[in-house]
Amino acid sequence: MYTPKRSTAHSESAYAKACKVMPGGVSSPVRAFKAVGGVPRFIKEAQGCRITDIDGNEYIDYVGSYGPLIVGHANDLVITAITKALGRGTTFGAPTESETRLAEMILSALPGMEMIRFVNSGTEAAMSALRLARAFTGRDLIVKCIGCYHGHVDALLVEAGSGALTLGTPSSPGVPRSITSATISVHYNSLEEIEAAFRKYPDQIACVAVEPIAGNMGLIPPEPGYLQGLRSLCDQNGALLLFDEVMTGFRVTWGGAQVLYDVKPDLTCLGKIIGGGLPVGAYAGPKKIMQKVSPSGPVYQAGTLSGNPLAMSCGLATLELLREADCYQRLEKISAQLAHGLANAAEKSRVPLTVNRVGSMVCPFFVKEAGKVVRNYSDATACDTEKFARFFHIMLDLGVYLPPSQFETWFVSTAHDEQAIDQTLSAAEQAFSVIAKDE
Ligand code: KE4
Repeated sequence: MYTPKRSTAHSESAYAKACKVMPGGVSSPVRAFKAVGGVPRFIKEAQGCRITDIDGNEYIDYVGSYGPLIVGHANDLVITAITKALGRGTTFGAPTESETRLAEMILSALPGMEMIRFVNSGTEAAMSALRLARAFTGRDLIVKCIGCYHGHVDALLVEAGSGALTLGTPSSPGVPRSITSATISVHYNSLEEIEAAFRKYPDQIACVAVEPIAGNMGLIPPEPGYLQGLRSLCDQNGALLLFDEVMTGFRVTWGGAQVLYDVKPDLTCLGKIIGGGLPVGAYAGPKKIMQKVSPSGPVYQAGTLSGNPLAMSCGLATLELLREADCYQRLEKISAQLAHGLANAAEKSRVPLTVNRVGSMVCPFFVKEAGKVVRNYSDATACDTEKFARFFHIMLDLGVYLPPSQFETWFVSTAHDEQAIDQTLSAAEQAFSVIAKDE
């Protein structure tokens, strides 16, 4: 057994207080540690790749706010940019040149995307893009992949139903079946199921929505040919291909997964990194589609704080830093070091572990048998989540802050240096050996 050494007294009392006034004491469910148990750490401050909780415990951070902080916490240039913008006011409810500058920068990185609309979250981006896809095609049905997450959009909060291809049943109370009955769920990495959906619902499918690299069931890369296959099936059937790049946009390379795999979607959702840590979402597409969006077209969508100057300045500063030479090569190198080190540490203690990685997105899966490939939702959900929880808490106590769920992706930033990786790997070695002894 492992005996925790760190005090969590302040977080415990803060959590008790928070639970009195906020559901689960949090502003977003995953933060409540429900998947791993224990008390969520209340964070006081952060710098670079390290965060400090209100008990004074410092951690190497692999959550990175679930993706936005690819250049680390409180990066000087980002803080300077926000501070400068702050001095000129927070929001005007009017167009600013910073929106145009960020729009131009993002579109220049995404061949095929000609126009963009800023919103305030990834959910809003997905919701708006779905509406646009239905309006543009005049069709109602949506196809999504089981295990892919696109924010808490009613139409996409869908169980797989009795099996893939059935029209969706709601995965949350409060979502009417009338909404989810227009959503078809298929398995990620299965072109056959998409083909069957188009056969079963000819000329009725408005779009296929997919995370080009699935990051919300843990990290599952697309199999060779999968994204290209989606592209041609959508072309053959007059449906739009929607890439939800809220997580992968500017994460896996400059631009995103569509650049990495050279597959052009019809619509792209973005978020996280393009706001650099302030609330930003966006959806982009070719002019012929985006011109349909109000006020240039009839598809209504609006937002009080959309494109606000603080978030624009934060996004611009973050993307500027990512444009620096060899930035992604450095991320690639340090992330590969982490991934290989985790696999070696697990092997040393004979703990079965499959480590998936794309760029600076890493995910160790606690598989039941060594060598098991994790390629879709059923593979991911067959993992030993209890063992993950034990690993999570030992790492936390040893000063490594991981996403509190087997089904989240770890994020490496440009602020993670050799020392941080070495510290992480020695903690992992210790954690795996404790787990192996507990067996
Ligand atoms: P937001 O509405 O949370 O900004 O974005 C929703 C969203 C859309 N699309 C993808 C691919 C996403 O990963 C997300 C949000 N990701 C989760 C992490 N798994 C955010 C963390 C949370 O929900 O607190």
